[in-house]
Amino acid sequence: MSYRTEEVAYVQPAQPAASAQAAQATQQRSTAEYRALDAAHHIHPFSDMGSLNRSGSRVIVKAQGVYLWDSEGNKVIDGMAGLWCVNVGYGRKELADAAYKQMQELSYYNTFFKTTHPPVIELSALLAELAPEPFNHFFYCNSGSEGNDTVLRIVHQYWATQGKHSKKFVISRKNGYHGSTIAGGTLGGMGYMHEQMPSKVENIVHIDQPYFFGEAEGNLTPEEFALARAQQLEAKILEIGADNVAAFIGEPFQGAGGVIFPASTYWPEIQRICRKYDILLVADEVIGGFGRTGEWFAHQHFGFEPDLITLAKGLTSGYVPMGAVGLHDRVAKAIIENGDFNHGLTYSGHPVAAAVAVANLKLLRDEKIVDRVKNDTGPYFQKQLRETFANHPIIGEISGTGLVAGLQLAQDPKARKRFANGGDVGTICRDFCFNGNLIMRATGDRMLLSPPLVINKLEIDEIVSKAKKAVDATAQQLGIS
Ligand code: PXG
Repeated sequence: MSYRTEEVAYVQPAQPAASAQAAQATQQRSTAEYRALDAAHHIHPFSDMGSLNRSGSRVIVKAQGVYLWDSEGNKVIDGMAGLWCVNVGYGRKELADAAYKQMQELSYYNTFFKTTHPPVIELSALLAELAPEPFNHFFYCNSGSEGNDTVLRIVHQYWATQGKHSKKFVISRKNGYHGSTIAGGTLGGMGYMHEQMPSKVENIVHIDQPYFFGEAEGNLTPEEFALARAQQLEAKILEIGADNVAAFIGEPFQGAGGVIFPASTYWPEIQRICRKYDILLVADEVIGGFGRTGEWFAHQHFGFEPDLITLAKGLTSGYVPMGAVGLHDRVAKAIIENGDFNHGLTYSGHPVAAAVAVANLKLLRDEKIVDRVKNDTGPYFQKQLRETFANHPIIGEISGTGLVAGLQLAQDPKARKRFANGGDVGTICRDFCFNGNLIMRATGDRMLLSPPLVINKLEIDEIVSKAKKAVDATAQQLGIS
């Protein structure tokens, strides 16, 4: 995917004076000064810095609810909740208060040497309440990537405690995303990342993804295709030998890979295979967790029971960094009853992050935000998207549920024919969104939406109509109507 490095032609639409004032209230420097300093001193993640410095970054100075303001006063609707994380929306005072209070009370203490503290205790108890029944234990870190590093450590320790030392291989999927540490990057199946990683983690192998629109051949139904892709796991296990396989990891739906939603046959088959060969099943819930699908966790939407879950993003709604791993009772028991587990981070269970996470999870629960995604805003969002783009000349499929969606750009939607230069088409569409003041992500030729979970119907209408304008403009630029 080249979406991360492209230059964005930055066109400024006219904006009302009120929003310009809102942005400028917090601003110390002019846009030009910010851009010059940013170019001089800041290396951005996943970016071609030469090209970015020449075009200049958009400087975001303020946010409230589902809206962002840039340094020019433009008001932008955030269809991506930051990077899939701002579940309760921007500017919630409850979270700021929780951080402020905790910083004054106990700004930091570690959880290494027989110590603990109230915020991490409260958070663990609350997570055990919110997560499905067998998840009662949680290990903390600072990000999704560290969460997946932790998953590897737990998986290996688990099998060591079972005396099955040969179980070392972990199977994941091409076009999966599991983070950008060495372990996260190796677990992920992004070729463009692997190319820049001569050092990878050993014993990690990949099978194909369940991407029906792009990869199904012949007359397979989505259900048949998903089953066949799940059965690649069995073939891979037999190839490596079940005695050598420790775990399978996957995102319940692939997020960064394009909001790829497998058909309903996929996860039950994956679970059957994992159980049959005694292999741990890991759900990476970094994007799917905390309400995105209308369930608290995405594996509940797909109806399977993982042994480990990776958490981050929506855990704190991105207000402060925090990740975690949830352990199924059977895994937790083995880790708890078998001596030292030699893994931890200075900020494992950081009190400020934990206090913010508690405040965030209480908002999601007590304001019935997750319930609303399931019963109200989620179904509305999906219906509006599907109606608006039905029979659109360049939309091949709409994937998703709740408040996450992927729009497949296609040259011939009915024949499932993709554009030869799909990534370029995605970039064109993404730029039209950007210039229309809608943040929408392009992954190759798929346009992604994952707005804050507090979005209301009027705001959903705004996103859908802006997305429609951008897709129409893309079709027009390509000469397709
Ligand atoms: N697992 C999944 C499923 C993710 O989506 C991570 C792990 C890693 O989390 P951290 O907190 O280490 O970044 C992620 C992160 C994008 C994009 O462009 C997606 C992510 C991160 C950055 C950009 O879609 N997902």
